[in-house]
Formats: sequence, structure tokens, C-alpha cells
Amino acid sequence: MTDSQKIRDLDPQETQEWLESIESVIRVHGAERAHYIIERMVDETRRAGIHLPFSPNTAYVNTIGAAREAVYPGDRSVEKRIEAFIRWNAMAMVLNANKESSEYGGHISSYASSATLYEVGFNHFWHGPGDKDRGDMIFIQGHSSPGIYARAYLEGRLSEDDLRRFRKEVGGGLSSYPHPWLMKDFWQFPTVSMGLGPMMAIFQAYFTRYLEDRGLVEPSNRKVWAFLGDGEMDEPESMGEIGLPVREKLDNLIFVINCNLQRLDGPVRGNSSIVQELEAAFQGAGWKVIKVLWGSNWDPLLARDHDGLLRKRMAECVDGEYQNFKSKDGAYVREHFFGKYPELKAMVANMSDEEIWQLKRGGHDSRKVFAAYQDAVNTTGQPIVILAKTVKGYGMGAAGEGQNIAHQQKKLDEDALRAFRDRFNIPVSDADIAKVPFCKPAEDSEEMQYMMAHRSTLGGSLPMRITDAPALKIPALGTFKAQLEGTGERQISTTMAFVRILAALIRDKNIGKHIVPIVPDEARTFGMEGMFRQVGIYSKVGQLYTPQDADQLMFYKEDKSGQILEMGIDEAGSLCAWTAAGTAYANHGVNMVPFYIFYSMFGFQRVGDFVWAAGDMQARGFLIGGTAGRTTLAGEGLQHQDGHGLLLASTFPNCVAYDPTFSYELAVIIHDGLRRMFENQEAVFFYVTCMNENYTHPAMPEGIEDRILKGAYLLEEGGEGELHVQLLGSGTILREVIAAARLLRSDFDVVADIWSVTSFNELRREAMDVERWNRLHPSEEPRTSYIEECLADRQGPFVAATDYMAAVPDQVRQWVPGRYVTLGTDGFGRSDGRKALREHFEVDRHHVVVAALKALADDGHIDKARVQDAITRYGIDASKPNPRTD
Ligand SMILES: Cc1ncc(C[n+]2csc(CCOP(=O)(O)OP(=O)(O)O)c2C)c(N)n1
Ligand SMILES: [Mg+2]
Repeated sequence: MTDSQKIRDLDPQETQEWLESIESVIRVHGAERAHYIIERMVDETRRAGIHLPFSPNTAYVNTIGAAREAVYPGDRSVEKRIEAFIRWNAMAMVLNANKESSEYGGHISSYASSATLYEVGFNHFWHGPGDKDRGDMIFIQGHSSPGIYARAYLEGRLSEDDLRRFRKEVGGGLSSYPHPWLMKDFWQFPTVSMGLGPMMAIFQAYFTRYLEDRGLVEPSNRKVWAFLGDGEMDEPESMGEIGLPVREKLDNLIFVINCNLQRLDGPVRGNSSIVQELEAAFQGAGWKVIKVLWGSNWDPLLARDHDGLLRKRMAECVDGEYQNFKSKDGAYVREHFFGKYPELKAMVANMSDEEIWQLKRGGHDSRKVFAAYQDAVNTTGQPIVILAKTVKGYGMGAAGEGQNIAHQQKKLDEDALRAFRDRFNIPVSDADIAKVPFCKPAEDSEEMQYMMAHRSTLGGSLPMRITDAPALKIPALGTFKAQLEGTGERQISTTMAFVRILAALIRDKNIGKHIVPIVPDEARTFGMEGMFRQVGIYSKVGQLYTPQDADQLMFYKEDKSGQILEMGIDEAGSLCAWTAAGTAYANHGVNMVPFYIFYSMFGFQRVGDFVWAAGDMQARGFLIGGTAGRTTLAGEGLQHQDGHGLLLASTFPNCVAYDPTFSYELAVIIHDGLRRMFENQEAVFFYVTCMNENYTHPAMPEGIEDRILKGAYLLEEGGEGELHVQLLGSGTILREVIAAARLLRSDFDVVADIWSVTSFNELRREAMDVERWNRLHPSEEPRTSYIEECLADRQGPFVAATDYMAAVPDQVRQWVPGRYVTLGTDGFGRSDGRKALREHFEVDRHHVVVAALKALADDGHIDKARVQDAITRYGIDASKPNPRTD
């Protein structure tokens, strides 16, 4: 109910006079004038000190009234026939898969509710990649994929055989949902994890503007369309970013929310109205909201609604009731919708129950949908959301329409199938119906000709993923000379080294402009503020103010052609911007090189599902886990200190992760990432840790690049001696390991070889691949993994220490040829100095020495008393709390 309906009308006659006045203004001077007068009146009232509550809602009717509707340019009856075939085939795919085995699943009711929303787009709006640019970017509701496949089948892109392989993806069937990883030439955007689609779509639109404003692609009329579920809008990610497209005036972004009023379990908002709720939120944020609620056959009734009673009934009826109506029949709607008021019952007295039943929701009426889309594509200066009211399971009859079980319905009995066939007039005989055959109009039929002609006019089929972007010319490793040569006495952090590498890349004449530095309000944390001035922060409008620090060399410079994406405190948004940049090769035909640097703790852990989607999309680029490590980031404490980012990284199949110690390792790794991702165009992305601990960096030893990349190399040979250990270290803890080697030699006469392990993750992957090959080729000469090759002739025991959970070095346990002891930082972090933290987590030099001696004792090389000696000598408190549980 709107606020005005809640206030009692004290003088109906006076109200009537005011209403007649405004009606006459509309008639004589038009809507704009009427709007002006109303705004003036509201303004005057507020100036008089009267509180007028703000209402972002409009009446519960179509935003575009019948009189303002665009003329429909197509042949609706032919389109209806095409849509009917697609509906049938989409349903048949799911039924056929489940006839074979209920293992396959699949959804019928989501596409059934949204078919018209897609078909109007396909027939009249969406530009394909054959046009002058790469066409529109469509985010499809994941569960509606059968409808998209069914259209591709009609268009001849997929065969009947393909449709029969829906969800049988092993060996190359049609993927359950939009997954570019599994259908590389087809899907562009993975959407099925609810809530990711809306945000990713926003950042696609945003990044398109970035590319245009920086002159990397031609300005175009390309739109990003995101089809979303009304239930999906409950995800915090769905609405969390709706301010940005308004600020950025993204009129290339159109949300279409399929308001079928249901989600998986039942109604989205049984007791209120999801449409009105979404309208208020989007309107309040500054979007243009277009409601498409009622089909054309409601128009005559609305035209007769002089006293507003029908509109009142429409607004007061809650979604639970609307859903229930559609699960019943015309007589029920007459009784329970119109019947609430005698005047309304009288209004439909001359309509049959069947006619009442035929009163459609707006999202099923192509004319209404067309009018909304037309208005949307012509809107400038703001993003648009279309709220389309539909029926979940539309056309499924008693088997699903408006039923709470609709979402999960994967089977239709023969009666339901016959009813579906009759409703959509599909040419399948009674004899064949149980087989649920796929069917297609003849190639020369009016339907096929019409459909193909429309697609051809619009630039061909979509969705389509195209990967023909030219490779980038990567500079030689020597570009990072300063990092390779070491720092001498000067102490720097790997973060500083990274920033210098980034600066060198930005200066490179070939790839400089392709670099996209991304920060979530953290540039100063990582010492990147110099770049503000150097390359500027991207802003659509430039800089409309004098920055506070304008007189300084490194002032805060916002610029239309700025290169840095400063996303504010928004890790999810930054990740989406990174994904958009990292997939520009496919969506824009240009390779962009995003570097997103963040507090490593707020990376995979916080936005892991977005990273998963980026992996699916084969985004290329660098994720830089800044201030990484649980004891290296000293002062920030439990919520900041990351001891598991690398383990999480290992769960992403195409994420290549490194934990370097020295600046030359970092340079070699970044250079190789550039080469693999942007020269060879491999489907991987890099995660690299960077630390803020300052120390000196040696020059790169000769000829070890390859070993750095494989994950480990011998940093220092211990030399001759009776007692030997192998020490493995990574990240900054490698430096504790080096110090431990000195102590072992000086205090215990033990010789240690020191290994710098740049990536336990990569070592494990390679070893697993080799092991798999050997398992499957038992009669051939077995291969040796790289880690085995490194350690084979080395005299153990072996001790590894990192700034991450022990599970990180544990990854290679099965290939270590001897006793293997791992030290890590298991347990919640806490704030303190690095020394205290390393002592607490038992990864400092003393604990490495103790671990090495204990391993030697367990192997029978020394007496246990020597281990006790070390514990005493270094003042280790053996009764201290266990850091894992403390
Ligand atoms: C993050 C996430 N949580 C849960 C699901 C499981 N799920 C799939 S569809 C669905 C209901 C979708 O409802 P709605 O968004 O209204 O779409 P509709 O099918 O009604 O169009 C749910 C809960 C999911 N895919 N992703
Ligand atoms: Mg829904």
C-alpha cells in the first residue's frame, strides 16, 4: 500500500479537484510539466516545514503505460511459435537426461518463467559478435541454461546429440550451467553461484568504460545485460554494489530481474512484494526502474479503473497470494482477487473464467517486454533495472506452474507433457510423446527463416566466447635488472621490489598501457602512492576538486585517462574489476594485465567464490597477496595475519602460486607470469605473496630461473661434515632457516644444505602429475618428479619451515626421501613483534635447529640429550602453550 492510501481522505471533493487539475495538465502540457508542478508543490510543502516522508515506490502497475508503449516491430505470432519450440526443447533436455538417470538433475521452471524475456532480446536487441564490435554481453541466469541451449539448437549451433549430452560433461557434453571453462567457445560469464552475476556484470560495464576512456577500445554502444533471479537478489553481493553504476553513470548496464516471486523452497516474499522492495532499493540508489508487471490484456481493465480500486487491489495483494492464484484457475482468481471488492467482481463479470486465467503477467507479454527493453537501451546517464513479473514454471500446468515444488521439478508425466504440448502447439504425436523428442521447424519454415534473419541482422549468434586477441610483447627479464642484481647493504621488502617491477612495466613501451594496477584503498599500505601522480587514478569525470595535497610531488590525482583502479574498501569489487580486466582478451579482444594487490588475508578467504568464477572464466592476471604471512605482518593481529592463503590458492586448479623471499625470485616469477599469460595466452592466473619486512637481497645466482619457477632450488651447499640435514624454507622464514643453518654449524657441528622453496604448491602439482603418469604407465620407464630429482641424493633428515600452516610444506611429504619435519604457523594470529611471533609459532631459527636435531636423533645419528641441550641453550620454554590452540 502506498503512503497516500494509508492516509484518510478528509475531503474527497477537494481531492477530486486537485486530481482533475493535474489530469488536465497532463492532457494539455504533458508529463514533464506535470512532474514539474508536483515537484514544486512537494518543495513548497517541505519549505513550510512539513515532513513529507520520501517514498521511492510507484504504483503496482507497468512503468510504461499502454499509451507510451513502443510499437512492436516484429511478427509476434511467428516469434511465439519459435519460443514454443525452444520451451519444448529446453524442457525435453532436462526430462531426457533424467529419464536416463536421476543423477543428472536440471531445471525446467526457471527458463519456463523467463523464455519471453530472452526471446525478445534475441529477436530484437542483442548484438552478436559479427557486428562492428564484439556485441552485447549477456549474463544468463544459470538455471536457465537449457533455454539458451535450445535456441542454439534451433539456430544450428548445437545438434540433437549435443542436447542429449546435457550435463554429461565428462568427455565434452553441454555444461549444467554457464561455465566458460567447460564450453570455451560458448559461455562467457559463469553465473550460477547466486549473487556473483550482478556484481560481475556491474564491473564488466565499468571496465568497458575504462577501456574506452583510456583509448584501448573504440567507444561503442555495447551493453551488459544481466538476467537475475528475484530470490538471487537476497545475496548481499547482488545489491552490495548498486551505488557504483549510478556514480559512474553506467547506461551500458541493464539488469533484468525475473520476478517469478519464487525461489527454491517457496515464495521470495510471501508476505509482501519483492517488486516493490526492489523498486525502492534501486530507485533510491539512482537507477532507472522499469516495472513490467501486467500483460496487454490487463490494459482494458486498467483503462476502466477510474477510482483506482483495481490498482489498490493490485498493490495490496501480497506475493504469496499472487503465486497461489497462478497455481489455481480462473474461477479462483475471480473469487479471491477480484472478489475482494464487489466493484472489481462486477468489472470482470462479463469475462469467462478462461479469459480471467489468460490475464497475463507482464514478463510473458513480448509487447510489454519490448517496450521496457526499448526504453532501457535508449536511456542515458544511468543504469537501468527491469523488474519483470512472471510465473515460475509457466506452461508446466499442474506439474509446476506457481507450485512451491516448481524449482526442483525434473519430471513430467504423460498427461502433463500432453498439456504442455497442446498449450504451445508442438507437433509431437501422442504415440511419440513419452519419448519427449526434440523438435525443430523445417529449415525453410517461416519460423526458421525469421529467426535466422533476425540474428543475422543483429550480427550473428550469441553467447559466443572469442579468444583471438593479439598476444602482448613481453619485455626481456633484463628489464628488472635492479631486482636481479640485489640490493647490497640496502634493506627493502619484496613489496617494494614489486612496486618497482610494476613501475618498470608501466614504463614499457609495448605493454605499459595494458597494465591495470588495482587497489582496495590500500595503495599507501604498499608504498604505491607515487603512482597516483605518475599514472593517475581512473575517474570518469576527471578531478572536480583541488586535491588537498596538490602542492606535493605525489598528489592524489584523479584523471579521465587514469590507469589505476582505486576501488575503495571493496575487495569483492576489486576482484570483479580484476576479473573484467583479466578477461578483456575474450570480451574486448585486447589483452590487459591486471595486478590486484591486497592484504592477503582479505583475498581467497574473503572473496574465494569470485576467484573461482574468475578461474572458470580463465581470467589472466596477477593477484598479489600483500603483507602476507602470519608472523611477517607483525602488528595487525588475528584478523590480518594470513597463514593459509597459499593453501587456499592450491584449491584453484589454474592458480599458480608462489611465496618468494628475494627480489630476483619475484622478478623471475612475474616475468614468467607475463610470458605464460600474455605471450603464450595460457589459461592460468598467478598468486604471488609479497611481504613488508625489510632485509637485504642478494644478486641472482647464475642459471637458476627455471628452478625458481619449478618451485625450489639449492640456495646454499653446506659443505663437508659428518652430520647432515636439508633445510627447506620459503617466504621470509627462509631467512630464519638460513640463520638456523649457521647455528647448526657453529653450535652443533651439523652441516645444512639450504633450499629456497618458492612454491610448495607447484612442487606438489608437478609431482602428482608425474605420479599419475607412472601409475597409468606401469610398464614404461618411470619418470622422476622435480622434487624427487632435487632431493634424491641429499643426505637427510629434511626440515621445512614457512610462515604458513604446516600443511603447506606437508604438501610434498610423499616425495621427500627420508624423515621430514614441517614447521608452520598453525593457530590464530596475534599482534606482536616478528621475533616474538616467530618464537610463539615455533618457526624461528631456534625452533628450526631443535627440529633438525630431533630429526637427527630420531634417525639415530645423535643422542637425544643434544636436542635437550639446544632447548636449554636457546631458552625455549617446553611448557609454553601450544600455538595451534592458544
Ligand atoms: C550461492 C548459491 N546458493 C544457493 C544456490 C542454490 N540455488 C540454485 S537456484 C536457487 C533458487 C533461485 O531462485 P531465483 O533466484 O528466484 O531464480 P528463479 O529460478 O526463481 O528464476 C537456489 C537457492 C546457488 N546456486 N548459489
Ligand atoms: Mg525466482
